[in-house]
Amino acid sequence: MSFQIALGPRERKSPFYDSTVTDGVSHMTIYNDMFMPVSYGDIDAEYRRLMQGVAMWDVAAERQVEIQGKDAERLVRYLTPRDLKDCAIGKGKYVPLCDHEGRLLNDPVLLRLEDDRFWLSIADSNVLLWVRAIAAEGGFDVSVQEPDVSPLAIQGPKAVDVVVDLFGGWVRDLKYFWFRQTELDGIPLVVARSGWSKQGGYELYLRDGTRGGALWDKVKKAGAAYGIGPGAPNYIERVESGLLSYGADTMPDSTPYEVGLEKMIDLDRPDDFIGKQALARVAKEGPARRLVGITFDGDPVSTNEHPWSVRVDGHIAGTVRAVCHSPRRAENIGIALLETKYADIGTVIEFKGEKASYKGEVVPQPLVPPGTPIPE
Ligand code: THG
Repeated sequence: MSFQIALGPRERKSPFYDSTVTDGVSHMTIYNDMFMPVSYGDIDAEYRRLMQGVAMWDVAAERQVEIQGKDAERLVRYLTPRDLKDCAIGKGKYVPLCDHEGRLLNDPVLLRLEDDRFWLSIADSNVLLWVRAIAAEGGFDVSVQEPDVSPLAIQGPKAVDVVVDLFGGWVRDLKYFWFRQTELDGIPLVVARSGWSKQGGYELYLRDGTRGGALWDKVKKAGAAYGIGPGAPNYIERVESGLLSYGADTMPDSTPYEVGLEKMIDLDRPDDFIGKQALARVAKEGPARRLVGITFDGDPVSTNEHPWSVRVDGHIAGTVRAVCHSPRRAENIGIALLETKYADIGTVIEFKGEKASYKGEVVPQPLVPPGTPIPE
C-alpha cells in the first residue's frame, strides 16, 4: 500500500488538531467524519505510558448528541434497551442503542447534565440522524443538536494526580462514570471519571472549541511532573481488557447479545423501547454469533487490515475482528466474531492474515484480567 489519506475540509478537525500535529502525531483515523489520532510513532512507549504513567488523548471525535427539552428523558429511555433507573444528574451510563430489529447502532456513554438536557457521547456512527428521525416521527418535544463539545481523555494510573493538580482534591471523590460541570481558568468543561481503558482516568469535555490549544497546553504543563505524553485510545490495551470497539468488533447486523452487552439489555422494563420485541426474540433463541477472545501462533502481529476469515475443521466459522501482540500474555491475541457453535472455549481455529497463516484457539475473556502488570 502506498497512498496517503488526503487532507480536506470535508474531514473535520478536532479543536486539539493543531496541538496533536505539533506534538508529532504520526497516524490518524477518521471517526465520526473527524480526524482522530491513533499513534505518535512509538507504540511501545504509548502502551507503557498508559499502563504505568499518564497519557493525554484527543478523543474529540467522540461527538456529543445533545437531547434537550420537555420530552428529553422519555426519548432517551425509548432510545436505549438499558434501564436507566434513577438516571441522576451527574451520573454517566454506558447505553447501547439498537434499531427496531435489535441491531446495535452505537454504544454511547450517556450524561445527564440537567433535568431536561442529555448528551450521548457516541462511537463511530451517525446517531444525530437517527435520534432526529425518531424524535420527529414520534412527536417528542425536544431539540437534537451536536453541541460544541470535545472530549480530551487523561488515562493511566497517574491521571488522578494530574487532574487533582488541575482541579483540586474533589476529583478523587468522583465515582466511576460520574461527572461534574466546572471550568479551568475560564475554560468551560465537564470533568468525568471515565475513558476507554481499564487503567483509570478522566475525560475533560471541552465546551468551547476555540480553547482547544489552551486546554491541551494546561494539561500538558500540569502533567509534565508525572511524565505525561500524547497518546490515543490504545489498541493493545483495549484488546487485552476486552473493551468493545463499535464498527471494528461488530458487524452491521450484530445484536448486543452477540458482542457481550447482554447485561445492558433490560427486557423486564415495563416501558417500551426501540427493538424490545426483536431483542426478546434473540434472548430466547440465543445469538447467532459470539464475540470471543483468541490466542494464536506465529511471529508477533501488529494489526489486521481486513477482517480475517476463520475456519474450524474446514468450515467457515466467522471473522477475526482485531489482533495484536500482547505484552502481558507474551503471545498473539485477538477478538473474533464466530458462529455460536464454533465459539466454545478451547475450539481450535485457523485463519490467513495479510502476511501469514495462523493456528489458534478460543480462550476466555478478558484476555488479560484487570490489574495485571507489564512484565519487566
Ligand atoms: N468516552 C466517551 N465517549 C465515548 C467513549 C468513551 N464514545 C465512544 C466510545 N467510547 C463508546 N464506547 C464505550 C465502550 C466501552 C466503555 C465506554 C465507552 C467502557 N466500558 C467499561 C467496560 O466495558 O468495562 C464499563 C462499562 C460499564 O459497565 O458501564 O468504559 O470512552 N466520553
